[in-house]
Amino acid sequence: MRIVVLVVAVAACVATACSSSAPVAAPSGGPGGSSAAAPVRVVATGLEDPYEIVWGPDGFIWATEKSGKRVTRIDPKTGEKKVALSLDDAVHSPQAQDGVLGLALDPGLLKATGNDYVYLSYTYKTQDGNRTKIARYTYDKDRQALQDPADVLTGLSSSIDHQSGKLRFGPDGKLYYTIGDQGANQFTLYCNRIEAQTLPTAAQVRAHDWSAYRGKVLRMNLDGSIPPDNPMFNGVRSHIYAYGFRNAQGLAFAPSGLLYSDEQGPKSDDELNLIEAGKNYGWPYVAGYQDDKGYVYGEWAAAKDCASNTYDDYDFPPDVAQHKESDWKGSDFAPPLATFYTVAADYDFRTSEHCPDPRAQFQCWPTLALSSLEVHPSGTLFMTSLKEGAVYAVPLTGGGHTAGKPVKLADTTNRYRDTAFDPTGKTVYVATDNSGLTRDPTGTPTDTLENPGAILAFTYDK
Ligand SMILES: [Ca+2]
Ligand SMILES: [Ca+2]
Repeated sequence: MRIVVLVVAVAACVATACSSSAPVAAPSGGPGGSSAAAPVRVVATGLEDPYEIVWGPDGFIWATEKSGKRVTRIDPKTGEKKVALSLDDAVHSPQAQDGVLGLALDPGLLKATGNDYVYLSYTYKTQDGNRTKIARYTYDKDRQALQDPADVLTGLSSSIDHQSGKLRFGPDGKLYYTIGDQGANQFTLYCNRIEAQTLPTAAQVRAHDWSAYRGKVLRMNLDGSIPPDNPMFNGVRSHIYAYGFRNAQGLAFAPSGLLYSDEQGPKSDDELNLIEAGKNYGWPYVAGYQDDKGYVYGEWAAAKDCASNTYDDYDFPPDVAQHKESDWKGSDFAPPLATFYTVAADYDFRTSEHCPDPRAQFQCWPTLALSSLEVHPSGTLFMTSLKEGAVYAVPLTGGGHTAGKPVKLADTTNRYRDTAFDPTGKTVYVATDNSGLTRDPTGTPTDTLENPGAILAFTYDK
């Protein structure tokens, strides 16, 4: 594996562009080009689907590798990679969303507190099929290795799609985790019911049956037990903190203590959400706002003979029940702070000059495929997009209860998966997928990625 390290003097124009609403243009030739004005540089290559990257107290970037089934530390100065852990019992299905996903560093890591802990989530095999677990490892700084695994929470659902899988260490000392709807009711899984509105019974919780956790944000004690101050739903306390999610790949606490998430909508309405205990985020009855715009819930999985239907992105057969958003009477609904993007009720998702190939048409639907959410040290929210290969900086307004206009940064022909920041916030690191579709500078779908499996960096001088 070749490690590319380019020391690039980042021109002041980057900061200028960052402070305007104009996108930062990638140089011709893309990141890694020799232009001194290149706004995006390559820090490291040769990673296998980096999923979460985190700036560590050792000055390294810590990364999970979804398909590589590893935890790797990357020296941001040299690009050198050091494997801290290979997860031999992890499962990754080819081209799928399972594997080694979430990563959260204990705030006490390498601070002589005795809490040299690192928390991970990953897919593993059981007699009943694949499941996801959250596990704690101890970091041995002499060996530069993670060791002594201890299960935190096992037996969570796993799927080839919509795993979500973002893990955070909260300011309250609890672990937070997003678990998606597992890709139910669409594509090859169209006969699986969406369980994002399903809440567990007391008997299920007692039996450690976590099947109702699909499409939720979870909150747990560090040993995996249920915090006594978690919200009750239908009189039952569980790990569920909030519900009604499709695929929340972003989760972040702001210094204010407020918790934010972003998630991927169906054909429209990726969402930025303020996550509050006990609230319902509406999926699958509502995408974005409850406005009957561009989305109707077609309940494929509830059709009498589901498998006799052929799944279609646009048209529902007569026996697939359709639910208008305005017909839903769910309680405790929390609308998003922003959507990316909501379209008119009569919007034609098939119409697109850039996506004539039906197999790539989804690339032109009005979603960004948001893949992460983190709070930059300046207080601005940073989201990454798979479909755009760009970072979106979203200022918080109204005491954190409203969102300002997003600014698009570091646009390249890649699928951006996650960000990390150095402690000053001046250098923003971006992890890229190894394969898949994105859009080239003309907006045309392409699977030719400029920097597959890489860590990129750009300067954000705010
Ligand atoms: Ca990150
Ligand atoms: Ca809507």
